[in-house]
Amino acid sequence: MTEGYYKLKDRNITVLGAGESGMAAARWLVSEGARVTVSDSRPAETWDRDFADWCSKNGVIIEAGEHGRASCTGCDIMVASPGIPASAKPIRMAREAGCTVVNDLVLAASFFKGRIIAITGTNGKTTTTMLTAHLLENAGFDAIAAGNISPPLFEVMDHDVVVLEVSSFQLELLEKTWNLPFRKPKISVAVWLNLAPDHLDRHGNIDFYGECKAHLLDLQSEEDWAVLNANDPGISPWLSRGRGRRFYFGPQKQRGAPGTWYSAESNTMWTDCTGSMPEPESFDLSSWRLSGTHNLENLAAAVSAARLAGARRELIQQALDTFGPPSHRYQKVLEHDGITYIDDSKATNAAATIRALESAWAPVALIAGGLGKDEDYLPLAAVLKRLWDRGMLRTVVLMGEHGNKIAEAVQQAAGSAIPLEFAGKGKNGESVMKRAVELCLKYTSPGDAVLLSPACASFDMFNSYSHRGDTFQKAVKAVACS
Ligand code: UMA
Repeated sequence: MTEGYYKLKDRNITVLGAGESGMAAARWLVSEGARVTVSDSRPAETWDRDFADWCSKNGVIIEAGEHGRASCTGCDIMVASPGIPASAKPIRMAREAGCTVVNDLVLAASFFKGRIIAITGTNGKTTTTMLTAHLLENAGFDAIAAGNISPPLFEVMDHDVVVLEVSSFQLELLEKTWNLPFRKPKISVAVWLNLAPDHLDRHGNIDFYGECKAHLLDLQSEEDWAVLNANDPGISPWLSRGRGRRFYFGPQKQRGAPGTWYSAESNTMWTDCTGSMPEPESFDLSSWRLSGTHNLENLAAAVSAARLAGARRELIQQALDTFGPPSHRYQKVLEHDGITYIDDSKATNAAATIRALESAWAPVALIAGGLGKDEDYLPLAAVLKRLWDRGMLRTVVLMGEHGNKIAEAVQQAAGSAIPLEFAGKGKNGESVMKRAVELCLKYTSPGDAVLLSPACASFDMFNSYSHRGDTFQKAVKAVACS
């Protein structure tokens, strides 16, 4: 039992969603003595069998195939999975009936006894989370990465430090004023990397999307740190939000403020934890293995978070040299006949693809398209036009449900100058991807790069972005080496 906290024993709790986060929440709530119902719109035969068995052995009520009125309105607390929007009927019913409704991550954070470092933003969250956890582990902390990156926080409640990747979905149900009966979570270090249009199909507009992320800063007090990207126009409306101390990162030092800054030319990063250090701490980046300027930003954020959490400079330096690039995030697949193939399948919105293109060191053949998120692709098209004008773009090969929307934007920005190709759409992702790689090779020559950076979700053709990336890597090996 978690002493000194809101008592969960004998509370009626409905867990909405029997996915990864719902299952973890149910298991932890039962260990605290709560009376739990798990409700999922999927039929029972599609549930995780071990979990369903565990439910029946532990007195957990299963509601499969629908969300009944009783389970939504008769509970003390509803714990909603992040994939279920605030506007969904069961959440509305629970709120109207006066039940407390909370996302699983926020509930877990309220009961977590260790220190939380939380990383949010539109792009770069996973890399920064993994890197921060890596830096802290190497510095001797009992630290683990969790949250949106998986596992859910409820599965790692016994660690001293948790580095949480936090999505807007996981903060959506929070309000600016903490009005929940639990202890308010304490976010020792909150990192906000950037904000660009994404998930607009769920949040409606970027202001609400940003507002969801800003909730993280509301969970800080004067002794905590808000680590903010000094150069991202997207987050600027929220720069003074919350009570945490400000710490900035970016390519330049912010005068008089604590921060981390870097120079790609001299392979050096500096950190000044006070804002007035005559000689800031420096880090040698010559062994840093992740390419792209966006990864320097991610590194600066992670070094800031690890340093503020208490990791020693020398141990951070050692750990920097051993961090390997995560899969499908601007990952170099191979170089063959002078052409470099890069898998950036995790770029599921236009801003992420723009960041990948801005890191281009060689002329690029871009593969893009998939399931769009109601985004405006004109900013992406403008970047493509700029690259084309500088001789840094060979072609754009489109695929998937909304590849045509990207094509329309490119034509609007550049007329018919940029060669566009269509590799196809539909469920046969493997052959479409192979065709896309073949089409790129029509336009490339030694010294060029083929970049998969789709600017869209993958679900129209693949099971996930990692499935899409794996398919690309397979196609590259088959086509390039044949
Ligand atoms: N469901 C209902 N009723 C509904 C809608 C859905 O019962 O009205 C059920 C579904 O049938 C399903 C469950 O809810 O069984 C799904 O819950 P979920 O979508 O929240 O998925 P989880 O498996 O719990 O995974 C969640 C995160 N998913 C989402 O945010 C969509 C995972 O992030 C996260 O890794 C996991 O918790 C552990 O914390 C994934 C993700 O795509 C990777 N995140 C988005 C992103 O990164 O862009 C934000």
